[in-house]
Amino acid sequence: KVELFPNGRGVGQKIFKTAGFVKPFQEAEQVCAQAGGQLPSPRSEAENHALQQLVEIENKGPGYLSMTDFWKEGWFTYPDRKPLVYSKWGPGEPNNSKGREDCVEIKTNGKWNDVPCGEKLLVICEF
Ligand code: GN1
Ligand code: CA
Ligand code: CA
Repeated sequence: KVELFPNGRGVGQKIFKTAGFVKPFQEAEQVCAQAGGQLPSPRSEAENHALQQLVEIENKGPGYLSMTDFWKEGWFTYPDRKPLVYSKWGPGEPNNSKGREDCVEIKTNGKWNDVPCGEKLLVICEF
């Protein structure tokens, strides 16, 4: 067993690790890809909770998830364009506020909100 505390979490076969800095979505994607991973796609309460813990620990505001509704407004998918198998939207979300929210953040309370992809948010990668 590998000790990942305090900046990483292992859940099943997955490892989540914070980069410790904020970036817009596209750059965040690149950071994770370059590291051999991807942005996080939480598929269960356990995975979401691990990500929530990392967001809380870093204390730099919400973090990016991998999912977008780039391809069809209001229809969020993973990067492979498959539909969500799990979600944890906050009340009233996703709302596509101001008509331009196609990315997803995970907040300190673990809930999801759609946001503009230009927002600079905490980078967490999934491996
Ligand atoms: C924020 O700033 P405002 O209230 O227009 C948020 C939206 C949320 C909304 C919930 C950039 O929008 O995504 O849906 O609060 N915008 C940003 O009330 O985080
Ligand atoms: Ca949208
Ligand atoms: Ca929103």
